[in-house]
Amino acid sequence: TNIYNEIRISKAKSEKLLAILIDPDKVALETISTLAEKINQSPATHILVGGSSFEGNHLDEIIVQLKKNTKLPILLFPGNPSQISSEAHGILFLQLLSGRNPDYLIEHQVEAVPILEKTTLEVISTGYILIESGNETAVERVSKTKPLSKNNIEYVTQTAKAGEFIGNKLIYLEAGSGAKNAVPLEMISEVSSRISVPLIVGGGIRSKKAIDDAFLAGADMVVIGTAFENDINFFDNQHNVTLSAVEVQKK
Ligand code: 1GP
Repeated sequence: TNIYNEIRISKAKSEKLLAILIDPDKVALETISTLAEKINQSPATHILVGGSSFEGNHLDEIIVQLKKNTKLPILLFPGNPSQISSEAHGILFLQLLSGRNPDYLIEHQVEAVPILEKTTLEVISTGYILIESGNETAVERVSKTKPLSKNNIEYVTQTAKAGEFIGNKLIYLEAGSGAKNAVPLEMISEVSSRISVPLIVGGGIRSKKAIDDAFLAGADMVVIGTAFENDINFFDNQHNVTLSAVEVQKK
């Protein structure tokens, strides 16, 4: 399968994508089948697995269990090269474009190569842009970089566009997990209108309305982490809300 191609096709058809982020630090192996069942009942189209600080060694097992219980594509969302598992289907190969820490711009990517060469993971180049969110998030702390100002939409857009010119196949606007404020809608709208690659938006999105708003502003994929982590029933009664305003693709 070619996960990126499917994402592009969805974007071309304006079919919105929803990813559930699983932080390996926060899930117990025994709970995965229940979790997967909830994911299967939700409108999710993708699963992301990763976190800024995870260093544990049960990553493979988590993904194996997920694959046993759901058919959704599983993409790694790694905070560092130790978070690579050959069990996943693909990897968001992230470049932290908002920061000026060379480790997150190129060093970790170089270190990841010998690991990736032993896998068949689909590698998807992703420009990752951290936006100021009202609180210090783990990405900021771990990467030792500052987020871009939420008020400087032009600079954020230029950064996204530079990522596209460099060759990033996805752009990810990130407020950070547990962000107080999500990425501003006006920013989503400007960035999405100026780039041609698919746009992922995440961080601090914790209501169905906020998901819809991000889609309507121009996000092609929305990522939900904390909201689902805190409430496994988050997606229940989905029919009550306007995710239907945009077709949510179900694999
Ligand atoms: C974090 O964008 C994701 O990388 C999800 O954030 O946990 O706030 O949903 P939340």
